[in-house]
Amino acid sequence: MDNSIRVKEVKAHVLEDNDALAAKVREGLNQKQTFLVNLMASPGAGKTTTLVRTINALKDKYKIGVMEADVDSQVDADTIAATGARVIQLHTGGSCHMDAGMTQSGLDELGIDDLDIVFLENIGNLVCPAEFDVGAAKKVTILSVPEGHDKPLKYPLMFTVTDCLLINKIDTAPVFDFDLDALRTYIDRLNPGLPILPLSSLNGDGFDAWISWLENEVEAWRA
Ligand SMILES: Nc1nc2c(ncn2[C@@H]2O[C@H](COP(=O)(O)OP(=O)(O)O)[C@@H](O)[C@H]2O)c(=O)[nH]1
Ligand SMILES: [Mg+2]
Repeated sequence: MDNSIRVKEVKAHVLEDNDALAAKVREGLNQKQTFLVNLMASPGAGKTTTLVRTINALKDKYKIGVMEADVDSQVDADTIAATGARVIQLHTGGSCHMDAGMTQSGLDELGIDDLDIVFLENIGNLVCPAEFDVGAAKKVTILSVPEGHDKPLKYPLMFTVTDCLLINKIDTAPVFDFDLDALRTYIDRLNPGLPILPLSSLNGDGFDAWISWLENEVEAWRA
C-alpha cells in the first residue's frame, strides 16, 4: 500500500441540487481547461485496467490525474499510482455513486490547475452512476464480454446517457456467447450513433481506436 495517496471522505448531496452543481463543476473545469471523463461500469468490467493502459498511452502528451471512487479501500489508487499519474482515493461511505458535489470535493483535493485530463473511476454499478451528472466533459461506459450483450436491455439509462461504449475483454470472446451485432441493435434503439469500441485492456487489441477517440474529443473540446 502506498501511504502517500490521499484519501478523502465524500458525502452525497440532495438529488435536486445535483444538476445545478454539475453545471458549476463543468464551468470550473472549462476555466482550468481540464477535461473530466466520468468512467462507469460494473465491478470487475476492467475500469482500472483500462485506465492504466490509457494513462500509459497518453502520459507523454497530457498531464493526467485520477480520482478513484470506492465505498472503501485504496487498492485501485495504488494501482494507478504506479503509472506516475496523480491520484486520490475518494470514499463514499455507503453511497453507490458519485454526485457533482462529491466530484467537486475530489477535484479540490486533487488540484487540477496543471492537469489536462482527469478520469473519475466511478463506483462499480450500471444503475446509480447513470443518474448523476458529475460535470464531466464526456461519459464513458465499459461493458465487458463476460457480462453479456443483453445489459443495455436491463440497464437502459446507462447506455442512453453515455458518450462512448467500450466493449472490454474482447480477448475472452471465444469462450463466451457475446453477440456484438445484437448489442449494436439494442444500442441503435437507445442511443443511435454511440461509438462502440471493442478492445482488450489486457493485451491492447483495439486500444488505438479508443485512444484516438479520446484524443479527438479532448482536442475538439479545447478548440
Ligand atoms: N481477459 C481480460 N481480463 C481483463 C481485461 N481487462 C481487465 N481484466 C481483468 O478483470 C479483472 C477486473 O479488472 P479491474 O480493472 O480491476 O476492473 P474494475 O473493477 O472495473 O476496475 C482483473 O482481474 C483484470 O486483470 C481484459 O481486457 N481481458
Ligand atoms: Mg477498479
